[in-house]
Amino acid sequence: MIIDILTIFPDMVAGPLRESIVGKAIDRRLVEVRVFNIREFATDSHRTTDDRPFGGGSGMVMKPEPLAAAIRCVRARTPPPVVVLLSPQGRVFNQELAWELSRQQHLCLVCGRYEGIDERIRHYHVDDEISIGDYVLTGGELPALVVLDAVVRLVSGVLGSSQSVEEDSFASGLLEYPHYTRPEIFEGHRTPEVLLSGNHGAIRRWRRQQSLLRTWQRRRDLLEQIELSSEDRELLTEAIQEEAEN
Ligand code: 9D3
Repeated sequence: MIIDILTIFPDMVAGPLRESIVGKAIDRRLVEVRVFNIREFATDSHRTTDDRPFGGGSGMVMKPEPLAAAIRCVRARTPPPVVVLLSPQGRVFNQELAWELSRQQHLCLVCGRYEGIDERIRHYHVDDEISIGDYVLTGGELPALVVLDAVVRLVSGVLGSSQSVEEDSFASGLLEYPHYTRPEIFEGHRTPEVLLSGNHGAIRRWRRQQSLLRTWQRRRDLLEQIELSSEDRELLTEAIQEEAEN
């Protein structure tokens, strides 16, 4: 998979790409990430990337010419990319959208800055528009990294056999159960006895129950979106009862 990032702040995205799972996926050639500085596609002597809005008002707008030139440049590569603009007006990113993007062979993530980009770029050069949620950031660079991170880990071969996308909490539609590791007693607090029991059936049951309880406590909206088996419903009822007793 190829992922191109178009930005006026290439240093803002370069660092995180070298680290951890994404960095390793790049080293292993499972994904190729290219970062382009939009400013280098500006042709005037000052390499201008913004201009004042027609009609007046505060703030600046990203000029169309450098953006169009940068997008044309990456569109020339085969296979041609799906061009995605990161913008507060896009469809809200989620795991389903991450899966959808992970099936593409070539993505181009365009990071907006200033008040926004010239509407003709959105209209004639962009295929899709994505937001990462309802809060105000200063530009599309961090959202591009968020999207890239979520997509890359879904690319075949990126996760080791000890990690798996099937176990993702959002895959089951539930939140994760609590995790414990050594020491058995930390600051006087014991690890739940069942996890030390070696009874794998009991452990699986406890974890499922904890996932159900947590989702019920913290994200009832997620619980309403899935169909629970009768065993799940019994586990949850029991957990809620025990919770009420304590
Ligand atoms: C203060 C300016 N806002 C007017 C109400 C509009 C605005 C323009 C540009 C708000 C934010 C931005 C910069 N943000 C992004 O480019 C962005 C973003 C975000 O802010 N939140 C969530 N997802 C995204 S994706 C791109």
